[in-house]
Amino acid sequence: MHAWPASEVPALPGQGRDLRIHDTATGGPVTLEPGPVARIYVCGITPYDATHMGHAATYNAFDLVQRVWLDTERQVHYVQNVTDVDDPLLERAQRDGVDWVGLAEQETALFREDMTALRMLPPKHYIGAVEAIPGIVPLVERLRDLGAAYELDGDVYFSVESDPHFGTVSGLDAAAMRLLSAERGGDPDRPGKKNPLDPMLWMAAREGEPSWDGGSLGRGRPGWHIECVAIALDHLGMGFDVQGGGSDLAFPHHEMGASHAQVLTGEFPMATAYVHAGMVGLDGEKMSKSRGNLVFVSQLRRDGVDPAAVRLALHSRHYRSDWEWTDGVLQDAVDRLGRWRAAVSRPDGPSAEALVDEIREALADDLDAPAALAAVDRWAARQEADGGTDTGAPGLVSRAVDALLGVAL
Ligand code: 5CA
Ligand code: ZN
Repeated sequence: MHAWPASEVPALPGQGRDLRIHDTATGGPVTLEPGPVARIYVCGITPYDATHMGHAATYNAFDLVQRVWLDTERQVHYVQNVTDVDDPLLERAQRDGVDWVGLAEQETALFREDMTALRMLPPKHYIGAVEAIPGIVPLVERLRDLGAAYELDGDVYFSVESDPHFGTVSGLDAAAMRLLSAERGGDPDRPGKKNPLDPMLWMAAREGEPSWDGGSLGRGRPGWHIECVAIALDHLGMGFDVQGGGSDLAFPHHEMGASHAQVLTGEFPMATAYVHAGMVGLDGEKMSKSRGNLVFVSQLRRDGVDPAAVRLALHSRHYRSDWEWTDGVLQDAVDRLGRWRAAVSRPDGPSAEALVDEIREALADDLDAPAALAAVDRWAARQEADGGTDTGAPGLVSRAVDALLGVAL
């Protein structure tokens, strides 16, 4: 499917920095040194409701990854999926009495608009689960031929024990895995499974649900983890730089996906870094479509909030922390945007080369956007207090904030 339009990324003088980022698998920082083309896969939405601030915060983190890489003159090969067939989507369509295909199209279209408004750089390949099915079927067949998958009443399961590296993404023990598996789409209590954690690769057609030709697997639809693996392997290959998503995807989604890929290819690891954004909450609970405690990007846009202010609000919290969306977070961002716009609208100001360096350094250090904002705040405060004589400075600040933070001043 098509993605959304890219906003221009201005080139900056001086030298960009390599990204050091926290890797869930090792529990520490890794310095990424991709070749001329950096490769990143970020899990996309399940399109049954509008983009909320939690989604936006997660995509914001991975937009920053791209911007740091682009600043080092690398190309970025960015792939994202859309889970356009899965239980939550079918359940919502059923609940609301609407066609699931139409619901997915409508919410995906809204997501594109939200991402465009927020100036998130688009993926090069934006792939739906449904369009990936022809590539998924042979992978499931191969896993079965390798003895890593088995059948249970027509459904096909992946055997987690077939991957010697299973468990190395999340580092969780079996009890914690079992709890999370039950919460996040798994079926650990289904009788007949070899291991309760084994995830489904292919679900045999169910009465009243959509299904596709699965060759030797029979009619059905794909499991969730194999969807992302098929898309990632097809468009990025093994050993890509970053697998990204929110922290709720570390287990089971990214753990299972890595195992699928590792067994399929015999290579390890699937990705150099597994990067996870913290959860955004509202009123003390994780913001989630199923809980319904949501603030939508599209609603803020309708209310006339400047998307640049929304973007600054997202930057104001470190991507790895769990945080609460409040009116105060947004108001602070609106005020900051006003101060920055006033500061760059003057014909001259304090010189800004050092500021560009500070923003680069902050972002290269595990995407420390709050530190980058503080650096710009200091420049804007000096501009307001004393001004300066550098006629290139306001333009340079505005280009740097655009290129590195995705905010148009
Ligand atoms: N389609 C799958 C991934 S393949 C999925 O998880 N879709 S989603 O719509 O539920 O979430 C999309 C992205 O937003 C995921 O990376 C998820 O981890 C992230 N996300 C969901 N809720 C929050 C939240 N409250 N805070 C931060 N990120 C969130
Ligand atoms: Zn995914």
